Amino acid sequence: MGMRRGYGQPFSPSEITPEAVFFNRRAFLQTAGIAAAGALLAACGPQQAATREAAETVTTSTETDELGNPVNAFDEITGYNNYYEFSTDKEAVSRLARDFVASPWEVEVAGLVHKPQRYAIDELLRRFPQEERIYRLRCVEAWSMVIPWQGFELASLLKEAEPMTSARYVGFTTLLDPEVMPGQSSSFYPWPYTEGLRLDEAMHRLTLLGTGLYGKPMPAQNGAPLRLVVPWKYGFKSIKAIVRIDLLETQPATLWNSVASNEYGFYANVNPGVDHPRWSQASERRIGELGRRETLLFNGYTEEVSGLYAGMDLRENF
Ligand SMILES: Nc1nc2c(c(=O)[nH]1)N[C@H]1C(S)=C(S)[C@@H](COP(=O)(O)O)O[C@H]1N2
Ligand SMILES: [Mo]
Repeated sequence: MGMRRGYGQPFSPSEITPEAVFFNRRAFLQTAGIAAAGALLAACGPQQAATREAAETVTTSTETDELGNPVNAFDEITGYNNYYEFSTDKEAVSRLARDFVASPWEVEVAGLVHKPQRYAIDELLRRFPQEERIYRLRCVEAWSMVIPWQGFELASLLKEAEPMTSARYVGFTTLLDPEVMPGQSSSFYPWPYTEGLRLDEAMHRLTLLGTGLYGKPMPAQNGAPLRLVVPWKYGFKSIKAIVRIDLLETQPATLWNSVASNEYGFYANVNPGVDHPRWSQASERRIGELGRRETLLFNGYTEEVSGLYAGMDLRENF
């Protein structure tokens, strides 16, 4: 499968007991107050645990998200990628990223914080307990997948750095290394890739720093060793291969917004009612399915996140 290992994951998938996965998810559902938990909990019972182990080898899973959508196959998630540092051809990314080495790796947390931090990736993985989160990913190009991530809440990392009261935004930066990321030789894009969130969005319990998927260390093409996962926003917000996280007073420049601010807003919340200037966002193509699905407001996470945007005009702040 071209899985790459050896960047210091503190556990191998076989060391995560199914029980641990089950209890983590149950705890998450309780705090998040997600409905339809009964169906999901049933899907996580002992029998499911066995299926899950099997999934490690057959690379599919019968797990679902909280809405009952099946997770995408491992090969779909790792074979169809947007990662312009490697290629604009989604099906070529996995091959071109095969030799990408995500170890050693350091992540800096800096800017408006009382305690700036520098973490080696192994240290990050040790310090913050990893849990599984099954999230929908909706690309601004109107395709989508359901992905079983591992990771930890960005909030726990930010809290450790103690943001100053003046901090209102968080900026993220991808590795800059044109020698290993051939796409960065193209001067069309303002490398390195950057993204940003409002601080309250960054602190939201759904906002994850992803460290793996399908019970395995993060594949290179999905953003090893550390990438953002913000499930209610278009996929381009979920920046890969993060080396810097900065707490900021003002809204940071972000790559896609700099390239075409009329097409890619800073907020980029999934919204079927606000079309991209060149295509409709009302529906989407779920990878692996025939036909189209209706796109859900905030990608189906309205109950959890709509409070972040109370009183805001979502058309103006697209
Ligand atoms: N550094 C970086 N991060 C990135 C991108 C990119 O080109 N470079 N593409 C984004 C887009 S458009 C999407 S849809 C998701 C795709 O994530 P996936 O390949 O893991 O599904 O990654 C996002 N993060
Ligand atoms: Mo995307």
